[in-house]
Amino acid sequence: MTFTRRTLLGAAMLAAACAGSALPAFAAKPLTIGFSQVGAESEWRTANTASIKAAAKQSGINLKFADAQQQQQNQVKAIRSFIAQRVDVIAFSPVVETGWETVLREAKNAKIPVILTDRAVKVSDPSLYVSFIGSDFVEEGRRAGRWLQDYAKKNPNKQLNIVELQGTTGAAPANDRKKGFAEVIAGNPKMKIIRSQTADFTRTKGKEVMEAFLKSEGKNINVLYAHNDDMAIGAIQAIEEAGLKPGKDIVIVSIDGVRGAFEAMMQGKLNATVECNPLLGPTLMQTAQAVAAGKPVAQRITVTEGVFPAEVAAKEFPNRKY
Ligand code: GYE
Repeated sequence: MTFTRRTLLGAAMLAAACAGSALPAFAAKPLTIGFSQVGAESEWRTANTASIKAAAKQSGINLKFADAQQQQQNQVKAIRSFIAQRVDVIAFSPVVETGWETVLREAKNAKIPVILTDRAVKVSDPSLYVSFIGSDFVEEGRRAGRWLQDYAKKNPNKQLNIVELQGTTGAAPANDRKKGFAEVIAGNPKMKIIRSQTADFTRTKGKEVMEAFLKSEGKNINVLYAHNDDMAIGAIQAIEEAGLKPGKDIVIVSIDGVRGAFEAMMQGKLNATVECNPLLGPTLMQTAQAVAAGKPVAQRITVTEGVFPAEVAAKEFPNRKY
């Protein structure tokens, strides 16, 4: 697939300049990107949306933004509407991994390039999108697992009964974070996942599901692994309401590294967070501009991230950008 909009524009501008006339009016037409966002389910998502909107503004890109409220069918509708409007580039953060072949083929047939941000898709034909910009979620799950391995080494006599709050069912970060964590703790007889359930990446559900875990397992639980900080923060409330101490009676590790997690760590209620960077806006705009200009772009663009244990929370807090 080649995308020659800018090339064509360049030729037109050159022709106009050679003829000594003023630039044609359409030369100033900004690039239009249609972006379908997952929703507004977490602090991470809010920061991601803000980054995309700010970067579009800064790059003079016309952004058509649609919020899918965590529903794949809304994303499919939004993508179809972007195709009908003939935007220059379609970008989206797919709520789940599967079920995209048809709509992506429609975009390809319409010669509109698609960039994935944040979450990946599973498709049999990799030419259905030009690039995927986002984190390595399996590695994030492994990092959470490694943090727990270190904790286990410091507490060698403790049997660790883990409950897991999964992200949205079928979402790449839920599948991958589960996989990476399981891979690291496998074979350690001191670590066992006793309950695992989705809480849709939200605080409300994180609290609800943790309440149910506490009801059925009671004091048996001594570790919580949450696929994002928001679910951990919701669960912290449930743990406190059950008269237990989060961060002590139940050791907690989660993923994202949002400000709310740092605040919880500074209060001693969360033990560690694995960073996942939501500030993908500038890279998305650069990639979209390159694609529209017909330049080659990498099929996979990743992000560098760290791990923050509670011990460094107060020192790191002022540096956090989301
Ligand atoms: O971790 C979570 C959000 O896709 C990486 O989605 C993202 C995840 C993030 O709701 O907080």
